[in-house]
Amino acid sequence: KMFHNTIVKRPGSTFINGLTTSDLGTPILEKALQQHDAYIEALKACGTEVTVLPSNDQFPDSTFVEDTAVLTAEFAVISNPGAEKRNGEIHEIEPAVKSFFDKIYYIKAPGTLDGGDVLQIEDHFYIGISARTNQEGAEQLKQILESQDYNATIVPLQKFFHLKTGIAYLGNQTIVAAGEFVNHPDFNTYQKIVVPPEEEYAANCIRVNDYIIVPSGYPQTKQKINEAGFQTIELDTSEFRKLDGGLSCLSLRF
Ligand code: CIR
Repeated sequence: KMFHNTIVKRPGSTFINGLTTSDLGTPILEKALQQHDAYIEALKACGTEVTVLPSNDQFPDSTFVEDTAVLTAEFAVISNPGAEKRNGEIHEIEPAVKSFFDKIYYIKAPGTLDGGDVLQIEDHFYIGISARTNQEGAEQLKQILESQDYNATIVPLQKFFHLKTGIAYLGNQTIVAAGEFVNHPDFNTYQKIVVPPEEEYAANCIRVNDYIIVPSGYPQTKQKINEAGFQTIELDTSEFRKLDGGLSCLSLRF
């Protein structure tokens, strides 16, 4: 499956006040902007047309666009982000998504859903129940997907923040898995690249056409991905990591 388009949103001056559970310190805005520039360049190098939305200082976490929508080749779902401070982000993603899609669905309260909890593997979607995505939100998405001839499995998370914090799909039936997903029965049918505990953050990598974009600084995971036959691009995401963010969170790919 090819991605032709990607959507990103610039970090704003309030980015440094974003939500976090990490104790890695306050991000440095200038560095975050440089890392975001490099991210945009990488998405272009992978052959996608990048739509860059302007920053919005009202929403410090709004650069993590992945959480606001779920996009397939045929239709879009506007999410209902589970963090109250982030919920209003959908009002800016909606017009951007509408410029690409005619068919749009919505996750509605009391359902909540973050796009970071949604992983597509070919025609099958996995939907995590997390601190952000509730059962009702997951079930709404499952129904929407099934009405459009996709399959969906709901996966309650034990520890990970979002589903995609701990798992990625690389294509060729191959996943990258960390922590609770290494021996998870729902993912046993896939070829598995196991992320060692000390490199857990590297499980959040993204396939964009012919490349796997990986965070820099996780050599064992990168080597395993390369040995499985995939080409990699390494990007420094240190400032986004300080806000629990990674490579997948920073874009919508479709
Ligand atoms: C948040 O707490 O919502 C942001 N600081 C991080 C969001 C990361 N998004 C993702 O994993 N999809």
